[in-house]
Amino acid sequence: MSEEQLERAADVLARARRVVALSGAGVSRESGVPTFREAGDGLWENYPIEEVATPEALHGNPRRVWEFYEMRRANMASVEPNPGHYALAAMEPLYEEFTIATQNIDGLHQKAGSTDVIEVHGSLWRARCLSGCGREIYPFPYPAPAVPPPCECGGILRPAVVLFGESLPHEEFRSATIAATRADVALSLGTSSAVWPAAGIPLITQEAGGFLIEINPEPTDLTPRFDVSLRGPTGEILPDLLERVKRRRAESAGRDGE
Ligand code: BJW
Ligand code: ZN
Repeated sequence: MSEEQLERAADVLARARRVVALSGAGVSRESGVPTFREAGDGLWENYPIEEVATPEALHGNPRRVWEFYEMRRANMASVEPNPGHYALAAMEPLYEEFTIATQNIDGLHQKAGSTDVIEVHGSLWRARCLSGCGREIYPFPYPAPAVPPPCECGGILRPAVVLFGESLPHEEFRSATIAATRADVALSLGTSSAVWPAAGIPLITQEAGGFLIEINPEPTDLTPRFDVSLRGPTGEILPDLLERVKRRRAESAGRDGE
């Protein structure tokens, strides 16, 4: 990755007041959480989408869908945030607004200390009634009492995550859209930018005149749209960017004080 691109990103981030970050599975990769679409160990290679991640699967075979999410919840019990999550948490106080719209359902941004986190694809730690009584349980403890777990209304619970073909939670998507509209800079972090409408969140910032930075070891569907693309793992690049931004801020504070 070029030093010039890193410096350009650091310059823009040092001058920004409001930032929105869209995060994806790649951000948790260095914590040991598998991604969805990577060759070799991507989740969808071993768990076909139509069997575990659609409303049809949930209604047709809720046990199978729950087994998939219980497996993910079991893995998460031993997982910790990585330097990428911690760098994002450390960036938050440097800005007037620093909002993370995350597609991840693992809760690792919050665990690292970020406080302005919008979970646009739901959470592994939330369950809600599939039978429509409106009950929601948070935190939903691991392991589930049964698979599928019963709801008090006599129906069953479902994981509160967004499956293919389902709408994103209205309030969360609205908040993410507002944050993206207000941001001077959007960061797209560890996501293939293949799943919509979440992938479009940084583009909202661009349409409003903001600057787009992508961090990913690989090019993505939206790479041509970004102003700067930094090639590498978020666990290495985000801590480096944080240091560069802090140095610039300290230098300009020094100049202002002269
Ligand atoms: C690293 C790294 C390191 C590795 N550091 N990086 C417009 C166009 C086309 C289709 C659609 C459209 N609008 C809607 C659709 C349909 C559909 C969709 O997008 N389909 C596409 C796949 C074609 N979207 C939907 O169905 C959405 N709902 C919706 O639109 O409702 C309205 C509607 C209804 C009906 C019809 C039309 C509209 C809902 C999408 C829900 C997605 N749900 C999932 C699973 C639930 C949560 C869970 O189980 O975890 O969400 S799917 C899965 O993909 C998960 C993720 O959040 C999401 C995104 O994946 P992500 O995070 O990008 O992971 P990967 O694996 O794809 O990429 C990892 C990246 O990390 C890679 O790029 C690596 O290089 C990188 N990486 N190591 C940094 N160390
Ligand atoms: Zn119920």
